[in-house]
Amino acid sequence: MTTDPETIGMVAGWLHEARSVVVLTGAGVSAESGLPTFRDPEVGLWAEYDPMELATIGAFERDPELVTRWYHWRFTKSRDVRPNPGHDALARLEALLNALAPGGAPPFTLITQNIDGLHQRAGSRRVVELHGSFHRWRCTRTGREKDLADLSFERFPVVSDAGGLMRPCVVWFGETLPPEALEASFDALARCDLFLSVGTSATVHPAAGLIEIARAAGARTVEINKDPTANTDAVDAAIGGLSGSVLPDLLRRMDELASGAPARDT
Ligand code: BV8
Repeated sequence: MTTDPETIGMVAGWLHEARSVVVLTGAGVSAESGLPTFRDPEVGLWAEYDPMELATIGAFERDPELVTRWYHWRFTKSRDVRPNPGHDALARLEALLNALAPGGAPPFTLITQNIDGLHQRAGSRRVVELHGSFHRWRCTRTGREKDLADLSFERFPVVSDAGGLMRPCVVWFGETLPPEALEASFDALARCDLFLSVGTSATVHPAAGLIEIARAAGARTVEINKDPTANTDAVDAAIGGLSGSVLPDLLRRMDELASGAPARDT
């Protein structure tokens, strides 16, 4: 892993030349906004719980109040924080690539494992929420969905109009991913020439396997992560650092290339 300017410059050049970029993000991208990742030790009330245990249908069935409180706590934390420069850089990258390649298949797809909605708040448009979102909840009895904003959390768990319970529209361990999210991901990966994995430990499947699909499609692969992962030795460029600093750096280098380099043929 490195943060040497040469590697940053090389990756910025790959971004500048890329025709179709896919970025996969994980909890690390939201960490600098103040949201805990899955594997950072929790503080306070949630320190005694393992997120991997709580993010399961079994935990919800055993203790719906506890799991509902956990998601409501995570939502209130996300509501009280702001997207960080890493989120902003990804939104700007999308706008830049769209401007360079108007029309045709979208040149940028952001696949996120995060359920906090911070990418959308930063202005990202083409966001595939692989693991759903806690901004949408559904009735366990009817499946009818509601925006979190339309729910009352005066009592936990939240009883639905049909007398069932409301659960977040997120993918719990042991549950299958939304088919439309998988399809959008596979479609983007099949035609991408550059894949960036940012702020993820690459431990949760099938998200962790998406890099293989990109590689099989002939894409160059890049990892931007605070710590090494199982992918670090296999990617074409591994940048060890904080996404809130590295991503803006890459955009600055792209701007230099764009101002100095001849216009790209679209
Ligand atoms: C499924 C939503 C069919 C809820 C989540 C194949 C092999 C092994 C296991 C499996 C497999 N296929 C399926 C499984 C089982 C399981 C799985 O993957 N288990 C693993 C953990 C052993 N997968 C599933 O169950 C999936 N369903 O496949 O259905 C099936 C079912 C059963 C059996 C077979 C097939 C569903 C998985 C989705 C679970 N839901 N989230 C919620 O959020 O509450 S996963 C959840 O954990 C997150 O969404 C995220 O995906 C994951 C945590 O990963 P990260 O985002 O990477 O976060 P983490 O904390 O781990 O890492 C953060 C990284 O950031 C660190 O590396 C750190 O260094 C870095 N970092 C920190 N700060 C910064 C930074 N980097 C840069 N800058 C910074 N500032």
